Amino acid sequence: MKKVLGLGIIGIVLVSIIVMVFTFMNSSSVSKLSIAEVEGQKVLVDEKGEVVQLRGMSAHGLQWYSSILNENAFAAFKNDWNANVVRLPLYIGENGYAKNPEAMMEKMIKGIDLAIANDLYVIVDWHVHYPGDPNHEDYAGAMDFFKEISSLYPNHPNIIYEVANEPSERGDGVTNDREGWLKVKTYAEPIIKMLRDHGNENLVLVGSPSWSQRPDLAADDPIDDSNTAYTLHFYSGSHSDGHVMNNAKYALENGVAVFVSEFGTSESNGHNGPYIEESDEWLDFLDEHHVSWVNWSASNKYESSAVLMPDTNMDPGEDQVWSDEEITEAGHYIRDRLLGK
Ligand code: IDC
Repeated sequence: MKKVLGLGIIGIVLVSIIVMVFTFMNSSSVSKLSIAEVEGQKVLVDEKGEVVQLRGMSAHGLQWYSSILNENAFAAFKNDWNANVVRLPLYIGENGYAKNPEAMMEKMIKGIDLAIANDLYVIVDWHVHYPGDPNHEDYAGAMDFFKEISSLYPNHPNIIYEVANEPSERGDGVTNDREGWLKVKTYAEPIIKMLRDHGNENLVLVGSPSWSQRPDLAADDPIDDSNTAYTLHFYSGSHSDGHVMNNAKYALENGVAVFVSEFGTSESNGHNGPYIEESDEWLDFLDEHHVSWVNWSASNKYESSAVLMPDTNMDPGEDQVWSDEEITEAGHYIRDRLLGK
């Protein structure tokens, strides 16, 4: 009798351990994100209130480089590169969404589903690029686009909405001053209101004048929404003289959350470098301030900002690992930073 009882207890203990291990293995690392003040600075926190820093890769324009949208690539970024976020740039111009809305929407949905399946946060990026005013008629589809995605994925914790990649002066765009910011703000507010009115509490990212280098302007006149952060974009070979970082510091010191949804280790044209020392300086600063960062780009384009060598298969195969030879200098650098090396 005693023996039977003993075995029974061992059995229960074993089953409990198996259940615990199983639960742990299946526990999602994605949690609803919000913005909170920690030690005098606005940061991202998870449902438990713990500080979260997202770090990962941005795809290149989905109209050109959508072959990155495959299971093995997303698993590689998640497991072999230690990323927790991916970004999906939906160019509107340059043969993007405005020209092929249905095909581009399909790619976006495919990317979102892959990110969710791989337990990655996913940034849905309305890639305002040329012209630089998000209010320009070319971008008239923004409201409907965000309505559609948010009704397909209502209040989904993995999704982050980036409503305007890079406002700029290009093509009769927005000026690099308060007035320019006001135009961006006026564009973003109704989209954010629509999302909130439909119960979507997702983190929203808003760009700023001068290619999203002016979160300081946003900090002086922020949008009235508690889960909106302002993007900061930089390219290490072009923006390392201190002035862009000072704009980030100003924003952080003046009560808004900053999110680096795009940066390159190259110059701002995507070429030359990688500028490793300058990138280290930037990433050390961002890590220290718990600012999330996303690298441009997860592609095999012949440009030094890309993390894969030209012509490398964007599907790494069933081992879900790109070999050392398939990864560029920029790619090795980013992967090492993601792995904390
Ligand atoms: C660049 C790509 C390049 C492509 C070009 C198209 O790297 O291959 O031909 O766009 O216009 C940004 C933009 C991003 C740019 C990137 C590098 O958000 O779209 O990609 N960059 O120039 N802002 C600053 C730099």
